[in-house]
Amino acid sequence: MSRRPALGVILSFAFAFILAACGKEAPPPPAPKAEAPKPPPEITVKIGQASPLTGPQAHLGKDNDNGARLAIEEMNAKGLMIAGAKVKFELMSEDDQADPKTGTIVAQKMVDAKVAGVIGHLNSGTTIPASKIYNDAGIPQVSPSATNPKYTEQGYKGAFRVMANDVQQGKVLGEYAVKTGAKRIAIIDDRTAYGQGLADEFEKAAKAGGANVVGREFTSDKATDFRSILTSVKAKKPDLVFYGGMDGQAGPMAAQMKSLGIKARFLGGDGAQSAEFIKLAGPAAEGVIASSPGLPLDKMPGSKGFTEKFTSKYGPIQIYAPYAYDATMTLIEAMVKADSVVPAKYLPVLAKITRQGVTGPVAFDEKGDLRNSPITLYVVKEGKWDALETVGGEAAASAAAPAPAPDKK
Ligand code: ABU
Repeated sequence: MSRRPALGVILSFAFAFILAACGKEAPPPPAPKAEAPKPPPEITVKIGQASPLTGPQAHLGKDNDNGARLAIEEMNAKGLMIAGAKVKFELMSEDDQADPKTGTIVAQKMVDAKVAGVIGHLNSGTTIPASKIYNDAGIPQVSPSATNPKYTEQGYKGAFRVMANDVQQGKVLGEYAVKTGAKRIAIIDDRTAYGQGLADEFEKAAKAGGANVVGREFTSDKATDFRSILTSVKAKKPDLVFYGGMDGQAGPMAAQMKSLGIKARFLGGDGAQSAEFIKLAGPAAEGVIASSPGLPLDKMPGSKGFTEKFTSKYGPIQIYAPYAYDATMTLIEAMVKADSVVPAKYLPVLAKITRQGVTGPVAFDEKGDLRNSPITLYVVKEGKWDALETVGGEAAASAAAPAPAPDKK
């Protein structure tokens, strides 16, 4: 190794000597660089969504899926921080085929994937058996569309819905039938938790109002040919036929009633109140009446913004997309307010939440049912659903917030 000083060292000494000679001091050595602040940690939070994405209800299942997806996209764009971490929500969407058994398989899959909460299921027949699995795992579940009352009557702390139930809906429909002159009523249902449950509630209310139920028939949620049961219904000479079930059956049923010369009015619930029903029923859709929980789309407080955003991305709204959006937003808002994505920590906040959704105020009662839950009746007029009247609920646009819910039992 050379023992000669390096050229750089010689030059430094020379430079310091010149400065000293000029009466100046050498500049201090550069300060050590301050460490750049660390970016916050990022976490991915899975939110489950379950609905029929194939089969005769796929159009409704996709509507729910897209409603939840839109909410998640909007929340991700905000770059939310929860418990000091930047949160990215991820939708885990599963096809339950509107089948109770598949619903439980899908529920277990979502529990195993450690979803923080679930939006769904769409159908009461899948929501009720799946709710036991979520409850056992302590995972909150908000259904945007399951209306059978049993779902929230099981005493599960984490079971919520964002629309009226079928005790309320059946009563409104039964009272409407009687008030508009129905005296001889035939009832058909699809034997699902929703269809049969709604038909039972309708029957109670219609009988209480003084109408005669002249026939009760049933079919399935897969059938498309109803001529045999309609022939038997025709023989009973009803002035109104009520159907408890979904649009995939209600549409062809209305068309077949017309082709069989049945003059009775046709009445259904929310499962029939879709654009798809009008398409399937064809000219027989005119004059058909159906109810749906909630306000008419154009009267919802968040209607304009939601409809524009949703339809530009996904096309026309079927029925439940605004409710799936509100269910997802409500779940996420509870996590933000609780500053936790841990189900046990944000669930108590969710149970007591009060927020203004697209569909109206969202707050739950002690069972997990929506507090403010209007129901609207519609008639098909010139190929479109036209709102007739809204029953129950407070004015959705009202600034008055609903009272917070007491603890769930
Ligand atoms: N609310 C009608 C469709 C969903 C259900 O089965 O409850």
